[in-house]
Amino acid sequence: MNRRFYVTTPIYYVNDVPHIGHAYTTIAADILARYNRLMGKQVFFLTGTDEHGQKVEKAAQEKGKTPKEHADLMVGNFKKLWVKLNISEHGFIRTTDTEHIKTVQGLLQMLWDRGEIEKRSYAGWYCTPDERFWTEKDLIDGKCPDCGRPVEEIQEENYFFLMSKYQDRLIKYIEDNPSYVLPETRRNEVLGFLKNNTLGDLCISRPKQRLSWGIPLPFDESFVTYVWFDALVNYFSATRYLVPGAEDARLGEFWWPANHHLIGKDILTTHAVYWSTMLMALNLPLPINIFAHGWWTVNGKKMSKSLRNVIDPHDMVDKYGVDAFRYFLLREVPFGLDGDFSEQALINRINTDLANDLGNLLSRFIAMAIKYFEGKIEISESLEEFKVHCVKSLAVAMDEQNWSHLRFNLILENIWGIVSEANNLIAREEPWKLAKDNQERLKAVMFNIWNSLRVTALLVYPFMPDTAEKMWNQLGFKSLSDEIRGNRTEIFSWDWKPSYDIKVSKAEHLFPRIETKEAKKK
Ligand code: ME8
Repeated sequence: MNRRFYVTTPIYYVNDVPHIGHAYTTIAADILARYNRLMGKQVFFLTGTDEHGQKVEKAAQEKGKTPKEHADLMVGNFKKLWVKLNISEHGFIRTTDTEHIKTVQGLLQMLWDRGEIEKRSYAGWYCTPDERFWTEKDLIDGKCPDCGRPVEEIQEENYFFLMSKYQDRLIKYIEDNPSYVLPETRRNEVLGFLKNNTLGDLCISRPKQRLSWGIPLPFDESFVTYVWFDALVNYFSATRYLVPGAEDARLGEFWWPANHHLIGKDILTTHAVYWSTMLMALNLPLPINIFAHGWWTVNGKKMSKSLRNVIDPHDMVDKYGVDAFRYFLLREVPFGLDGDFSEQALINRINTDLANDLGNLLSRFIAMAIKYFEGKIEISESLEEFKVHCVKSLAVAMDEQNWSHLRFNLILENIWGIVSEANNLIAREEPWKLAKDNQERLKAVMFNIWNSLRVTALLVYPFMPDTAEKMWNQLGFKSLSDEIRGNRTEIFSWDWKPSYDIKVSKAEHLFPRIETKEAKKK
């Protein structure tokens, strides 16, 4: 089994402050990073910022700053948010890093030397906000087919990456590797596009007189590199200088290719088509998977500054806590489908799944353990029927295919399967009655609930790390990470038993209910 795991987020533009969409992708990547660390893998988790190009140059101009000054300021917003969202250890790449620039130029030179890049005169329609050329027939009502904004006709000399010659090879690659692009609907979309269109070559330069904020082409200083060519290379260039132990040059090969590029569906073509063909031309392995998740709207509307409906993740964390926010995003909608964000939906999830199902289970259990046994839990045998149900959910929650296909909400549903089995067990067995006349059964029931909470804490950890630690402490363990390090393989098994006496302890409720006017009415 491969012992290393490399996951990336898109590198975000520094033209604006981060919002819930950026938070979403980064939290998902964090969950994968944490889970794979839990499984004992060496993990490299990469995020960062996309700092070149017209958009950033324009945003800087508006603020009266140089693009680099502007980027330096904006980067702080992303870094601050990752701390607030409890994003675990990661590499942070900036496309203005000297090492990244060197790698981009090295790869461009290689492609140029191999005849994979050509200089041509070109006339086309240019969408400035999207920084993309379109042909006449691409336009819809004379406007950009992607964003609907006006385009301008431009004629100039430029450099082209000969992407078109890789069309057939890319189709075959995607057909031969069913999980290369996921989810399946996105894979079909890419295949449909590739089969029904003739792929053009990709303009990878911009004349300096039009745009100066970019990486100069190594073979023609009067041009800078197209921002997407520069940006996509980040995933590879980081393996040269940001990976753990990067001084060792061989580690670049160790870390490449990435296991997952997580992206939003808005940037699927650039990844599935441009990046894949760039790698083919460079004779580099393709990533194992590109996963395009869905789009968040807010109360049914696209987020936009003019509608003043942009959700600031800082506000959500301040109001509802980081774990509830992380849980909601991954539980509410299957990763890959679009979702609608509303505070009411978040409150509903907190009150039902978190406060009612999980929080109450833990606090009732602890209260009973203290009342009946002064907090001591005696190691007992598994109750067979209970075990069968829980083990089924545990297997789904840890299934490799579910993790490699990023089925976060299915995984969470199954973790909650264990939680509800435990709640049902309490309802069925009525420990308060057993306390009067069947101490042996009571001990067994209490141990089994304890065990289900132990497993739940482990499984919940990648999604809600603070909650997992709190549960773990209340259940009588010292440190989740120490415990896992010592027992990695066995500790996830239902039948694992601690080698020391267990004493649970009372603490604050994990998730207090959120009382709203509507909730009160109900
Ligand atoms: O595209 N719902 O950067 P970007 C879900 N720099 N996810 C969303 C979202 C929404 N409403 N809005 C944004 C770029 N995202 C390039 C990427 S990569 C080599 C270069 C997330 O700042 C989602 O991950 O516009 C999307 O792909 C990304 O933010 C776009 O961020």
